[in-house]
Amino acid sequence: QPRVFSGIQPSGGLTLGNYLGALKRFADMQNEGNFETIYCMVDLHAITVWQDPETLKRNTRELCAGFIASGVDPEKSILFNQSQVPEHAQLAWIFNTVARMGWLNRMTQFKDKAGKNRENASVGLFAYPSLMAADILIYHATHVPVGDDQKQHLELTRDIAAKFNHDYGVDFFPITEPVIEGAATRVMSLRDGSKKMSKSDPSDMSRINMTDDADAIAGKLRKARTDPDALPSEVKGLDDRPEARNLINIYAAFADMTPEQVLADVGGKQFSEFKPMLAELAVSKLSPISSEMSRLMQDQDEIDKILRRGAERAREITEPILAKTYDIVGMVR
Ligand code: AQP
Repeated sequence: QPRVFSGIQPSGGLTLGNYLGALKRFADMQNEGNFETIYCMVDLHAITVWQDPETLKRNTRELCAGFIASGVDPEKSILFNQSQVPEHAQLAWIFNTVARMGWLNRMTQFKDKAGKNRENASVGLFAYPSLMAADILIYHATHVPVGDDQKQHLELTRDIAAKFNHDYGVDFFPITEPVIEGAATRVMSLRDGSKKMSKSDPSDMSRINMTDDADAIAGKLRKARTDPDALPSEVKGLDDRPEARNLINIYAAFADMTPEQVLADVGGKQFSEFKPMLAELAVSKLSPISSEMSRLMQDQDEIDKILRRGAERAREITEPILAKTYDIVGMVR
């Protein structure tokens, strides 16, 4: 059966970008029933930039609650945090010897996150894509649903798998397919239509947090940057209107419609009329999730139990794949 793997960093609160670009699709793929689904809170990735230890624990548990509240069922999917499955880090070390410096040097996420002061970035931040490749390939995952921002890392995962197979003369790691589809593969900042919505943006007005209440959601959408024109009735009318496109895409993703279908309904309307419609839709979809998250967060022991159980199930897959990898590489056991 084809196998899906994907992960989210517990590096802060969840945003609408994480929900529409990742969590909602994770639940959809689980429910379609065509895949075995494995979802991970990638805490080892999170510490590639500084995380306060107590905050990291809290964020990991809150993220777990976010997965479940978004519809990921820990019985149907394997749900766990990365550090409880040591084979991720062990395979990442092997992949650090397969990946080339030049490949990693080209990764735009490293350039963005390291900023100007590259000398001061952690080695882990640079090697992030090797660990991501290990996350995926330690399950021989065939499909990875991610937002458009992760496309380059997925390509690197394919390159690592291909080079490993080639160097050792085996056909062991699959060449994974990215699954980047739907209207909201890149949710943009509400303040700047050219930047992705991000949990680390200094402006809270730029994003909708999964824990925002109805007033906050409506207020942020009302103040979202837009241009003065009415909405077009066709998608090509969104060219060069990134803010308008973003709001239409968000609406489409929530309503399970295409942007074409949305514009057929709302074309000709002013933003002053469209924004309250969007706010109402967003609140109706997000508020059940945020109240379920706070309910789940009240029982920390239960969350920890779910993560431990998920990790045990994950290791049933990862242990034999790591053992086989060590055999291929020539490690005496
Ligand atoms: N704006 C977005 N639109 C669509 N998808 C998004 N994802 C993140 N932002 C958007 C998807 O969410 C998943 C988890 O991402 P991550 O935890 O690795 O974090 P990130 O991509 O680094 O997200 P942030 O919010 O931008 O975090 P910071 O600010 O810490 O860098 C991925 O599938 C990603 O595609």
